[in-house]
Amino acid sequence: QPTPHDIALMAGRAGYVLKANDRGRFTVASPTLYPHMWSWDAGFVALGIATVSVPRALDELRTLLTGQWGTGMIPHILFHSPSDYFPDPDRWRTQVAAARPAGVLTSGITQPPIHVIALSRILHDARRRGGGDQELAERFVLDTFPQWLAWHRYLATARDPHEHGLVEIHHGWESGMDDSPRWDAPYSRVHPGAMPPFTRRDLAHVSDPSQRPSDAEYARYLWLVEQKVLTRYDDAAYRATGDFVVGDVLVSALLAAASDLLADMGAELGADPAGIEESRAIARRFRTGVLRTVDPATGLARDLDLRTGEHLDVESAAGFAPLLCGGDDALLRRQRDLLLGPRWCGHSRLRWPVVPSVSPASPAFRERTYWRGPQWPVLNWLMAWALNRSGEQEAANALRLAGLAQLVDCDFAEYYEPLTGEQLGSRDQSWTAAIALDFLA
Ligand code: 9WN
Repeated sequence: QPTPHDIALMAGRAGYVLKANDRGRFTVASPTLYPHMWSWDAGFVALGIATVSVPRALDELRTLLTGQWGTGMIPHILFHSPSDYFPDPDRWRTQVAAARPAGVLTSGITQPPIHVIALSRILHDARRRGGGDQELAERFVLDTFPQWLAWHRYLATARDPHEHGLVEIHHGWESGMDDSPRWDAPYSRVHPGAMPPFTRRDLAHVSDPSQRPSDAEYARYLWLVEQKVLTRYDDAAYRATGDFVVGDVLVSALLAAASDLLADMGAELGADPAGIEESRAIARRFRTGVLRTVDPATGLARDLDLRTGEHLDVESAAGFAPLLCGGDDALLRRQRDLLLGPRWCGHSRLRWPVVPSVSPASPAFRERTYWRGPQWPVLNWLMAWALNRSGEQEAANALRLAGLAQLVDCDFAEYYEPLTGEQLGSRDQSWTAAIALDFLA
C-alpha cells in the first residue's frame, strides 16, 4: 500500500504533469505522442483537474464543445498547432463534411461518451467546495445541457437508426481501444483499397514497436478514414458502403450511464423537462441493448458485428459494460465476482490486481501490446467508479488502492505490462495523472 509520503509525492507530481501538458484552455493527451486534445481523454483530464481547480476543469469541457459538429457529434481529436501526429488534418480532410465546426480543425469520428460522467464528478467536487465553484459548475451544467443532449442524441439516432440499443462505431478508434481483439473479426473483413501513401509517426515515440498496433492494422485504420472521407462523413452513406460497422457495448453502456446522469443533474437544476425525458429514454434503450448482448455462459456483454450479425466473443474488459450501465442485480453481482476473480483482477500472474484490458486467461491475451492485454489506469478507474455507483464500495476501493499502488513510480504511463508492472507507451500521459488525482481526492 502507498505510504502517506508516496501519496503526497504522487499528488504533487500528477498535478505537475497536468500543468506541464496544459496549453491554456485545453490539455494535450501526452507531451509528445499525442500533442492535441482527445475527446475521452479530455473527460478524464477534466475530472482530475477539478480536484485542484473547478474553473479550469470546466474550461477543458468548454473547449471540447467548441469542436462539436452540427450533427451533435463530438469529434475524437481537436487539433492544436501543427505537429508530427499522424493522421493529421490533411489526412482527415473534414472540409468535405457539411456539419464540421467553423474555425476548429477536428478529426471526423467519435470516442466514448465519458464527458457527462466527468461533468457529474466535477459537479460533485464543486458542491463539496461550495461557494463560487458550486455556482459556476451548476451554471455550466444548465448552460451546456442542450449540447450534451445533442451529443447523446447523435449517438442514439445517427449511430442507432434502427433502435437496437447499441451504438454503432465505424472505426476501432471510436471505441478508444484501437487494436483490441474485440475488433479482430470485423477488421479481418476490412480490405484496404487505393489511398494516398502514408508514414507512421507513432513508432518514434515508443521504445519497442510491439507496444503499438502493427503496420497491417494501421493500413486498415487509414483505409477506414478514407472510406469516411469518400462518404463525406455522412453516417448513412458510410453505413451503406463502409467495411467496419459494429455495435459497441462499452460505448453503449457509457451512453446509458451518462444519459442517466444528465437527466439527474438536469432535474436537480431545472433543465428543460422534455430534454430530461429524452435523456431518460436514451438511457433505458441503451441499457436494454447492452443487457441483451450478455452471453449467459460467460456473463460478459458482447459487441455485435452489424455486417455479419454475429456477436463477438472476446474476453475483453468491455464485457463488463453492464457494471457501467447497471440494470440487473444478479448479473451485476456475477460481474463483480468475475472481475475480482481469478480470470481477471485476481489472476495469479498479475503484478497488481488492476483491471487488464483482456483476461490473462484468454488465448487473445498479449501482455505488451496496447489494448490486447496491458492495464490502462483509466479503465481501472471506470470500473471502480461503476462499482462504487452500484453500492459495491469495498470492491471499488480494492481497485482504487491497487490502481494507486501501480502508479507509485509517478511515471503516469499510458499503459502497464500486467505481469511485471513495467510502464509502456507514452509517459506523463494526462489521463493517467488525472485519475491518480481523483483516486487521491
Ligand atoms: C488514436 C489519446 C488516445 C486515446 C485512445 C488510445 C490512443 C490514438 C492513437 O491514444 O489512440 O485515437 O493514435 O493510437 O487508443 O484510447 O484516446 O490518448
